[in-house]
Formats: sequence, C-alpha cells, structure tokens
Amino acid sequence: MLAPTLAEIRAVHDLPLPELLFRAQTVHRQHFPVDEVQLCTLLSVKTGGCPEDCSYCPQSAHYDTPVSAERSLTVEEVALAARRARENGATRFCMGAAWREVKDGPAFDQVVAMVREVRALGLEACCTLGMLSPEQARRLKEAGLSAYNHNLDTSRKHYGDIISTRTYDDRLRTLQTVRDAGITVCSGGIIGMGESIDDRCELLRTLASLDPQPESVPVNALVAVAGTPLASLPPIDPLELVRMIASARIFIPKARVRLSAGRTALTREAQLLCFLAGANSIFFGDKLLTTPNPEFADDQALLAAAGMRAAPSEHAT
Ligand code: SAM
Ligand code: DTB
Ligand code: SF4
Repeated sequence: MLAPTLAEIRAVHDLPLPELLFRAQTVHRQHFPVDEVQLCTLLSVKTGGCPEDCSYCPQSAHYDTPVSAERSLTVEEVALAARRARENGATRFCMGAAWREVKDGPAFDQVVAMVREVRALGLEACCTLGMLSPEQARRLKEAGLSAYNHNLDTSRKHYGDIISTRTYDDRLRTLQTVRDAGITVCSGGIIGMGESIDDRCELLRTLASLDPQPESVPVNALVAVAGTPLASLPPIDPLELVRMIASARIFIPKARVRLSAGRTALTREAQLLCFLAGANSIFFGDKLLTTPNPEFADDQALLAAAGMRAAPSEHAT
C-alpha cells in the first residue's frame, strides 16, 4: 500500500461517524475475527525515577508525582505475576521499565531472564525499556521476546512540546533497531495532550508509513496524573478515541489496535464502540504501569456481555 498523505488520513478521520465505523469494520473483518480481543497484562518491573522529562509521565524524576522510584522486581516476582496473568486469561505479558535507555549490566541481564520465564509459561513477551542497541535487541530476541513497545506518542511537530530529553528521530531509530533484530514492533501514541487533530493524523501517517507497518498500535488516552505538566488537561471526548482507533484500523489494517490507557474513564458502551471501530486488544489487569485499569472481572463481564472472547496467542514458535 502506498503511504497515505496527511490529507487522506484527515479526510477519513473526519468522516461522519457511521461512515467511518462502516469503513473501519470492513477493513477489520478482512484481517481479523471481529469477536476476538487480545488480552495483554502489563507489569512495571522498574518503577519511577526516570531521567526523561515526558510531560505526561508520572514516572519522570523531573516532576513531583504520587509515584516514587522503587527497586526493580525480581525474576521470581515477575514469573509469579505472569503466571497469575495467564490464569486470568492473558496471552501477552508486557514488562515496562522507567529507563531512558537500556544499560548493559545486571539490571538488563535480569530483564532478559524475565523474558525467558514469561516465554517458558507459553505467554507472548513484550518489553518497553526505552532506547536500546542492536546487540541488546539481539539478546532480547534470543531470549524469545515477541514484541517491543516504543511509542512515537504524537506528531513530530508536537513532540518537542511534550518531551525535551530525546528526539523524534531517536524514537524512529530505536524502532528500526527493534525491526532489524526480528522483533515485532508495537508503537502508538497518546491523545488528549493538547495536540491538534492534524497532529493525531500526522502520528498515524508516520506509523502507517513505517515499512513494514507496526504489528501492534496502542492508542492511549492521557491519564492526567497530579504533578505532571499535563495534570490539568481536560479528559478527551470518548468519540475522539473512537475516531482515532477507526483511522488506525483503516490505515494500519493488519495491526492489533490496542485500546490502551484511559479505559477507567470510559463506559462499557464507549469501550464497545472502540471495539466496533476496530480495536482488538486491551490491557487486562487492575493496573497499567502505575495507574489503575479496570478489574479483571469487569473486563471478563464486558466481553461476555458483548459475546466476545480472548484471542489465542499469536507467537509462532
Ligand atoms: N520508558 C520507556 C519509554 O518511554 O519508552 C517505557 C515505559 S513508558 C511509561 C511507555 C509508554 O507509556 C509511553 O511511551 C507513553 O506512550 C505511555 N504513557 C506513559 N504515561 C502515560 C499517561 N499518563 N497516559 C497515557 N499514556 C502514558
Ligand atoms: C502503552 O502504549 N501504554 C502502556 C504500555 N504501552 C507500556 C503504558 C500506559 C501507562 C499509563 C500510565 C501509567 O500507568 O503509569
Ligand atoms: Fe521515562 Fe518512559 Fe515515563 Fe518517559 S514515558 S518519563 S521515558 S518512563
């Protein structure tokens, strides 16, 4: 597919909602069973004290937030959490660290061991650890890592208003490093950070023009946390999330589009509209990294009420 232009994406994004949803569903059905949702459980294996200044993030050491720096979890603690996630029905387990970049040494060795444990349980393993070198990516791949999450977050233009300690090109370079190591790419963004609709469409344009496109695209709604520079931004209208998800589905057709942070602020009906717009993955478990997420039982009830079910694991080996 030829990379779409900003104008093409904007035109689709702004369609009357019934038309946008119809188009998104048509694409969704071509690539996925529409009654399946991938269930991913998140765990913060190293929380807080991060040197980066991402304005949305409660884990940045630059801001005084309810989150403080904690010790890293042990491999045993992570294995226990992964087993619990599997028992609850998750098929993917994502481990996050509040690092700017991966540094060689015992902390990274531990993460590699965590990946092996998660894979040994038969779960897909995903990590989000900041920037990494080709050699570090190779070690993660060798340990069985299924996917690496590294979000572009917003448009190149808006990026500098949100983060000053790294560049958009740093982000793109890391995505290429992940791709070159043969690890699948998970990359998306956040809406509700004061960006324009064009910024959102521009983010989608950049993601859609990656070749190959990301296998997984998380769409987060900002969780405004006290103490961060974005703390007082108003919540987004859920229909904006629906438009963003539908546009992601249309322009990145084969990706798992993940309805990510922000679900606690959504009604069941708003979440269902997101599924109708092409979202087919959620974070599953009562905590994201540091902020709340719906309870397991509520999500299980939501899927049951909608007649939807957990998607089977996708890891090939
Ligand atoms: N430190 C690594 C990095 O930035 O790549 C990994 C962890 S970081 C917390 C992962 C992603 O979580 C960020 O890229 C951002 O998209 C998302 N995120 C962080 N704080 C958020 C918030 N308050 N609301 C919504 N999404 C958030
Ligand atoms: C993603 O796009 N969203 C997740 C995951 N990838 C790592 C993180 C959301 C974090 C929300 C704020 C928090 O809980 O700290
Ligand atoms: Fe650090 Fe990641 Fe939070 Fe940015 S988003 S401050 S890099 S943990």
